[in-house]
Amino acid sequence: MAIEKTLILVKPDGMKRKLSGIVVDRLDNAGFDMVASKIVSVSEELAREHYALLKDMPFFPNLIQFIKGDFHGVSDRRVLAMVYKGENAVKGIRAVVGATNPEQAAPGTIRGSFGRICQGNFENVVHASGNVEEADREIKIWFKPEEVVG
Ligand code: 3AN
Repeated sequence: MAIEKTLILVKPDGMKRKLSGIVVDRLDNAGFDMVASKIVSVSEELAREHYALLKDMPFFPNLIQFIKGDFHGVSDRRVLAMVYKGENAVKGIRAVVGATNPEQAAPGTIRGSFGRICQGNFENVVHASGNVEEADREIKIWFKPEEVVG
């Protein structure tokens, strides 16, 4: 079993709906360890870098606006960025988070419990890295090495 680190974001929809505590609770209860966290006001540059692999998708412009909090009001331009660590953390945390489309996410997953589709946007509360390579890339984008413990 590999010890992995993965990036979790509670996105502006999740912050506005006060779901950050529930997300942390679910991840902690699944047995993973939080090793970094901070509140970030996401810049255009950070948003584009984070979603670089999706730049050709038709929903890319909305995705950028969404993660910046453009749809959630001035006081909700917040993302809670975290790194979690544990055995097979990337896959394990994806299982806790649920499918990308909140209407297809299994009951009991974070997205299945709290996600919704609003005017074509997936309001799916959290982001979790899709694979180990992506996790490494994303953690470096969001955190300095000294901000991650262990
Ligand atoms: P995930 O977040 O599950 O890794 P990605 O990386 O394929 O999924 O997509 C990133 C984000 O893009 C999703 N979290 C979701 O908000 C949005 N997204 C993905 N597919 C669609 C779609 N078909 N329509 C609208 N938004 C989408």
